[in-house]
Amino acid sequence: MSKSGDILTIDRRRFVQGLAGLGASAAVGLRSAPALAVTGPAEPSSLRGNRFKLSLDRITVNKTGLPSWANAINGSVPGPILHWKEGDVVTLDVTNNLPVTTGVHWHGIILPNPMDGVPGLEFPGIQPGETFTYRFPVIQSGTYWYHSHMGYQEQKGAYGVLIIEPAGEPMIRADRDYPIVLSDWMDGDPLVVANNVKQNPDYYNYRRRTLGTFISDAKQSGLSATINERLSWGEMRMDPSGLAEPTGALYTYLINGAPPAANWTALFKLGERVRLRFINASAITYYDIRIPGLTMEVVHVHGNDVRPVQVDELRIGVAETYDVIVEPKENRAYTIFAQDYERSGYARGTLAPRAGMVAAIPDMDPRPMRSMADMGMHMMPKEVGASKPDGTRIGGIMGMMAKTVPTAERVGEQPMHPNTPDNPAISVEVQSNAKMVSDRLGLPGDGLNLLNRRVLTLAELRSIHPGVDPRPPGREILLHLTGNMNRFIWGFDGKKYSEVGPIDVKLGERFRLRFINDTMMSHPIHLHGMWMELENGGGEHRPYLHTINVKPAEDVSLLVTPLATGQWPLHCHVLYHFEAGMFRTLRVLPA
Ligand SMILES: [Cu+2]
Repeated sequence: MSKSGDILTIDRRRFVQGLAGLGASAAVGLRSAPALAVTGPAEPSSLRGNRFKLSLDRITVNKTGLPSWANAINGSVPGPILHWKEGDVVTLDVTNNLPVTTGVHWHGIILPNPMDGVPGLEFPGIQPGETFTYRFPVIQSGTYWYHSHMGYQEQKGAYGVLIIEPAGEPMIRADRDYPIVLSDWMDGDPLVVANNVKQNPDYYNYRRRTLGTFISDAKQSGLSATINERLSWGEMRMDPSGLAEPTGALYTYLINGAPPAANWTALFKLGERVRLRFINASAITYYDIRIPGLTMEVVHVHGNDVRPVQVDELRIGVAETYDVIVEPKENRAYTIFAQDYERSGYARGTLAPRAGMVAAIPDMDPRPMRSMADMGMHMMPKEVGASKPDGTRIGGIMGMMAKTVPTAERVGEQPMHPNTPDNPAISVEVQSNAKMVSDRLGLPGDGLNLLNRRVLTLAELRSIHPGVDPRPPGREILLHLTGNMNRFIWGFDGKKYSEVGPIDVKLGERFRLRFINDTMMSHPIHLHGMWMELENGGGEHRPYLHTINVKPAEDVSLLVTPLATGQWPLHCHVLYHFEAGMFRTLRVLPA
């Protein structure tokens, strides 16, 4: 934290740790609760069966040491943990006691379009005082989540965990099973935040590079290199430290609704296999998760079983889920540490044989900076020290060429990315075109490249079962992810949602979705109502995803078969990007 001393005030401490202002007695009180997993007050309940009653209410919560309003589901933030069973027909009566329209979306669930919960498409939304009944068959199993799909309601607490038991024998065996939902809580009003970043995208970027960092960079890289580098950023009118908008300066990062000071704890007995279901329910925050002293075995991604991959760390994008198995070998506490992408704060919990135990909290890693390579400006990606599937590393010295994994089954792939007609030209809404895009699936991502840890990459994921649709794609739908950081405009192909109609596809059609990220930020692109199969070199064992994290200057492709008719959202799951226009619909027409 020493690097961010400028914002390390008492207030800042309160926000980062949460509840710290309440003093030690409150923390002790929290730990002495008799539950297995100890959390703060209003712990989410666990609901089972096939008929559920949910209500959204405006309540007061205390996540930071100060009271604030929240959109709770059944009285808690997060809402209740819903347990469904594959093969059941579920009925959910959702009552809206908020003063505004709402719609609850079942993230990653395959269902009929009117049940998808996005107001304004084939669902009218739930008006204040109304109850809407969702009813649909459950045809999948695994780890999912649900959230409001209206305005900024999710940012203020309207989300919860969804776990679906498989109809047959579960593939994954574990003695303990804990959902771990990560979120970014703010006491304030997200609408104000949205306005602030619209007026000034650097509003929350308190750690812009200063004269001091210029001098230290010049010492390291030489004066002319530093000046040149600054000039090119100046030309692009961007700040390489502006990775995201609001950060830990504004947010308190929660694990299962509990701030770091509350120390949410999961219990284990020595020798047990513990399944941790990580769910990123944040509005904008990516986390790098690790449990110092433990290897995590990734076994289940986005609701689907994958061939186990052993890692020390994994990055979880907004809206993603990753299940891992850990087997503690010592009778001691372990810290579950999830630092944000920007290294501005962390969520923290504990895995321990008894409640009340704590382990050391690691220092945060150095803050990643975007390089010109992230903007597709260099012939070589800056990533070095990337993990290879066999656990060895690629290079490790800045400036060494990193290998990219061979591109998958893509036909006619062009590694060079000239300014073709389908590449939106620079305009008010398009700030840059990545000149050189590449397959970056084998790279762990900014800030994780130079660390001596085994980090999961998307290139390593293999679905347990071969894909259900063996047909090759009949066509490719290419979308550029575009934006203008200075004006806070985000979209696809330089167009906001309001400026363009749906993309038409047919029921049962097999097509390829290809994304080229022309922006300097990662975007977690989520498609509703159908799976995206990532072309990552795994042949027919492509992982099935509901959200794809597209890194800067990345060219990524996925295969899709629409499963139901209707207008299905395709959008960036960073709430502030989605609301600013990074949203399209795929209109699935009858075959
Ligand atoms: Cu985005």
